[in-house]
Amino acid sequence: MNSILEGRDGLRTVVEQIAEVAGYLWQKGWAERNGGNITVNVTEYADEAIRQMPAISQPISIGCVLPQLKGCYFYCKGTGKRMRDLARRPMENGSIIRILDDCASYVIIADNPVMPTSELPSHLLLHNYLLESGSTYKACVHTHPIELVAMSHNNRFLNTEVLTKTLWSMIPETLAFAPLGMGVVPYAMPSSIELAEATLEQIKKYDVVLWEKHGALAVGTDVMDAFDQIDVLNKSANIYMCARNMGFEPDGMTDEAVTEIQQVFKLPTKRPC
Ligand code: 2HA
Ligand code: ZN
Repeated sequence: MNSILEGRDGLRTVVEQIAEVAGYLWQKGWAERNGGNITVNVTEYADEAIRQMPAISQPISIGCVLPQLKGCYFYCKGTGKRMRDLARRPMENGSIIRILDDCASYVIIADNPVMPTSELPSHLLLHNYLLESGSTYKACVHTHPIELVAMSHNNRFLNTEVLTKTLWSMIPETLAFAPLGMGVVPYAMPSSIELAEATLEQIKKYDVVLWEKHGALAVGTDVMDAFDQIDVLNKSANIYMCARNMGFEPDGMTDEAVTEIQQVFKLPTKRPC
């Protein structure tokens, strides 16, 4: 069977990067069974031939109207599919969808009729917001990073200021590479519209959010960027945990040291479009 990737180097590169990140998520132990999901806006690669491709599914309702997504195309991890399988065979464990003109439903166009991730409504809500706000961000990653999820089991860290300050102060790189900090979303049923809407509110301010007792979700320029941000924040959570395991509460960098880095590196406090 022909793949949509054939003869399309740009789209192939994006899908290969998704597969690479899926492999990292599995290797890190953040993607047990079918855990986590990835969506990437690939509309820029939708040439005329892609736009003419017939649907290979019935129209499927998104559950809400997302006006910015009219005629957009997304790569989506398949529901129930494993990251470790997606790492080797991305087009068998995910699919490309087209948002229909009603902005409320989609069809699958390639390569196989693999139903998208259960978190699709929350991902699409975020993509809709990113387009509306003029952002260049294309990717959305949800995963189950162990140390960050462990921290979310303590009420103290369900406060964005306390969580961000703790993580930033563990190692300068986290501050430099996750300069907007980390938002917090109180526990909500996985895949629920409640979780999607609470995530959207936090994503207006943060690139990465912690879902209480569940996982993390990040948006980024591409899938590697979204992954990197979760990775640096989880590195800090791991350092925090190691210090606690050694029997002490880590001191953390001083407020002055944090401010100095923010100033010297001119770190953004808001998302650049
Ligand atoms: O896709 O992680 O939150 C599996 C999940 C749902
Ligand atoms: Zn999850």
